[in-house]
Amino acid sequence: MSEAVAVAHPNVALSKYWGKREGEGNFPAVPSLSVTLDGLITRTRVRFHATLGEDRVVLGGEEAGAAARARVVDLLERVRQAAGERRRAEVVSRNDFPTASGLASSASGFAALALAAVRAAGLDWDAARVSDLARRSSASAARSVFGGFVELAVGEASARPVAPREALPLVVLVCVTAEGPKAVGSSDGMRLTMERSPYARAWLEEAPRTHARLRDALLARDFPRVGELAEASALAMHASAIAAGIVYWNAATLEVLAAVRSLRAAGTAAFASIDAGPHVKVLVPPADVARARPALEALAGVRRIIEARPGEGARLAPPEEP
Ligand code: 2P0
Repeated sequence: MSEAVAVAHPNVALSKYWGKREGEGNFPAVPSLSVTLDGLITRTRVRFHATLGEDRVVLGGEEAGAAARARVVDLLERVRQAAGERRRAEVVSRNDFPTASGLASSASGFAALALAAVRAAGLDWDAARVSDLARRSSASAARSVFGGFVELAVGEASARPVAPREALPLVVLVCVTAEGPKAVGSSDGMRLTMERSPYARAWLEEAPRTHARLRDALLARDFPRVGELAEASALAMHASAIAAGIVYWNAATLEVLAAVRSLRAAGTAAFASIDAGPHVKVLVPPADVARARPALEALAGVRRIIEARPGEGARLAPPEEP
């Protein structure tokens, strides 16, 4: 038996990936820049075992459904091919955060799986190769392989770190506004946007410009400018999706957006980001958490708040029960 355990964190994109390049390989059509989050953890164990007749996938204590299992098996197949490994694997993965939190569990999940599978198969790949492997399963997972602020450029096989986690002190207040899974998955949502939105072209043209400005603002350690551009990226992504009939927002999403504008009007540097769901991630400098958090918690539609800070990339963990 050969085994490895890896842990990884979710990330939130400050400049958003939405839309794939045509053709094979799961390459994004636009660049993205994210911050890997501390605190929330996915822990994944991979064991290649000669006695297994087929791959076994257990997610959160339950046997994975067909679609989730197929995505995991695809990744295992790539690793087996690269390593000349013929044994089947048992994958056991667990998140310590609610999967309905709106924090992409596919990002931390595939980052941890890629690293654990590569090491269990005895491959001594560097982080860039692990990131490439993770990207093929879920493009946002390529970014969670690295810690701090991370970029996935167009046409690049792997993500790369842009700045360490200390570069820009910030807190992400994840305002959870609903329970349960989202109605339209990210892959379908972005495909439908590209097929049907009258603003798809405008998004594809504008996203690289916002990305470049945000990257410059990050390297200049200009929090208000990073926040302003992150909010603009999220709103532009959703505007393009909404025009295709893909509406991820609920009433509480708008309530939080209004509260963030009120906070700003009152002098708090708070900015909103929204992914493929109704939750709002509010970016604030650490010194403003004490002012922003109570204001957001007081909103009727906010069920709970998860507080996260910039964190580390995927790494190996002791081989114990995940
Ligand atoms: C992002 N999202 O940049 C964007 C913003 C959601 C909204 O990446 O199809 O699970 O597996 O490559 O990475 C979520 O999509 O998509 C995502 P696939 P993924 O974080």
